[in-house]
Amino acid sequence: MGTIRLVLGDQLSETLSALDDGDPGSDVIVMAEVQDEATYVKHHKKKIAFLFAAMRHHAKALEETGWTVQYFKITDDDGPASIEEACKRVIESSGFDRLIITKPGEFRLLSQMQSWSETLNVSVELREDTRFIASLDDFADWAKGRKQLRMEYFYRDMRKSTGILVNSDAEPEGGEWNYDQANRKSLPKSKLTPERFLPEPDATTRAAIDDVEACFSDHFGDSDPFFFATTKNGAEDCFDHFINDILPGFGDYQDAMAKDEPWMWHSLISMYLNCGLLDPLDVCRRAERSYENGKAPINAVEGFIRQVLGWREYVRGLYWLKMPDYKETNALDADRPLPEFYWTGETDMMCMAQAIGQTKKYAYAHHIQRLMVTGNFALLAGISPEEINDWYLSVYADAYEWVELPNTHGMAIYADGGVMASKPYAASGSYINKMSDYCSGCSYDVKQKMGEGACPFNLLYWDFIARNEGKLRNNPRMGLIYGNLDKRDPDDIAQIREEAASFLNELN
Ligand code: FAD
Ligand code: DLZ
Ligand code: SF4
Repeated sequence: MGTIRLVLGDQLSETLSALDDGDPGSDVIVMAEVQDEATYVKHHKKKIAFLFAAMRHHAKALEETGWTVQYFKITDDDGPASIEEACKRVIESSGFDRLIITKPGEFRLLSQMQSWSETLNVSVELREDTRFIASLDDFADWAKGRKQLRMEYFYRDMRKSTGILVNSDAEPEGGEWNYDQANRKSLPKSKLTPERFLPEPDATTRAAIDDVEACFSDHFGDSDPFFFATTKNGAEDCFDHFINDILPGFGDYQDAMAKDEPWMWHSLISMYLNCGLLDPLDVCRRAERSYENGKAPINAVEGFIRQVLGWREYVRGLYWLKMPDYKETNALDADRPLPEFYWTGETDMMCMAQAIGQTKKYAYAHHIQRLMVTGNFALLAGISPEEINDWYLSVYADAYEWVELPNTHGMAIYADGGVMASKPYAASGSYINKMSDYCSGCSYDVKQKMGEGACPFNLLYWDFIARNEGKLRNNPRMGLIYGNLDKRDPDDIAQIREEAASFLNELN
């Protein structure tokens, strides 16, 4: 008797543990576009269209290699509402009694699947997802006995274990493990950003976009312009373009932001890596080759590899090590509802309008926009972790909880109380002014610390520091900041806090 093998929307890799040892002649693969996955948070329209198009292409590629794929489209009459229901239907139609699954990327779905052998009355085998560079056991071994789980030390171990950017004396290429200090230039006015190669949708992708417009018209975001590749070859072309034309400049301006410049020198590959169209070890090796061939400098190549080999693997390990309790933490007792402008982009704050406007149009914003603009605002304003986590999970084409949650809950809003970051990434308007040209076109004045027209980030920053004094003053990395607070005139701080309160009240 054959076996049923499930392939989820973010499991579109050429090799997947659920398909190992499969027999294309007798087994059936299930793939399903379903309401439950598209709406457990109301995902951006472009994200759903991207996944549905990539799933349709992948199903066709699997069929071309001889597999039988039972594919459910979102527009099918009486289609299944959930992945479980799709599996149930294939179990009933095939009569097979064995279901093999690669573990999903979200705790929510894994806990549902753990009861499927009972609810579906078949044998269910959940296999590890082997599409990462470190296994979850590797991460747990690394974390064991450590007081602090800092990414930098994990990353160095990953460099050593893979040999990436490590020379024959086991020393880091270029002499340093980390070139972060050389990744922080702001963009000079005279510097032009590179032209981007952005693919056009083919007929399959266009049909998926139309289906999503028809079924999820009330979801956030614009379907057009659609510029994601939806096949493995297409994603490879995009990555080739990055390696050849963009990577050499990646290092210098990694933390920079500029008006109407959504891409800068970023790679735009997270959506492909996270659904399986690109392989993380392969992209690191190809970046390393650019350094070896003298085509890209060390600060660019190390900076890129640190993101994929370091941060991406680290957040995944942390998520599975700490869930489910991780999500429930709220170290700073933040409880403010998410302001409406996160959905509309309509705000006088130029930096927020830019980051949210791009998110709405592209289902993409680069890291510093996510961390230091929308994330920083949420941290300073004390937005409820649940609401801001759900926002990040729904609005980006690359968002799955294993990667979104540690970045938002841990890195951006410090709700985990320091598991991930040694101190909150709180910043006033001067950081945004230093790293971008946003402030020059803003109705607020970034130089003004209080009073009419003062930049809200300036008000909220000191309000945040004063409000959380009981929780943060003893953090050794916050000593300088609390020293500065102590030097400020208490009347000024009281006025700033009053102005911050009235700004926040108006948001609601
Ligand atoms: P580049 O800047 O070119 O970086 C190269 C690659 O490195 C990325 O494609 C990505 O795979 C990896 N990477 C970089 N930074 C991180 C990081 N901090 N964590 C994990 N991987 C990283 N990334 C997601 O993939 N999905 C998310 O849902 C997500 N949510 C985020 C939420 C917040 C609040 C923050 C601060 C960051 C989030 N990130 C997320 C990380 C990062 O912002 C994106 O990976 C990056 O912006 C994707 O764009 P890019 O491919 O152009 O990346
Ligand atoms: C994100 C997503 C969406 C929008 N739709 C589907 C879908 O219809 N079918 C599917 O198999 N997967 C989808 N996904 C991806 C899943 O939500 C993802 O596999 C889990 O969240 C685990 O990472
Ligand atoms: Fe943002 Fe303040 Fe600058 Fe305006 S002045 S863009 S609100 S940092």
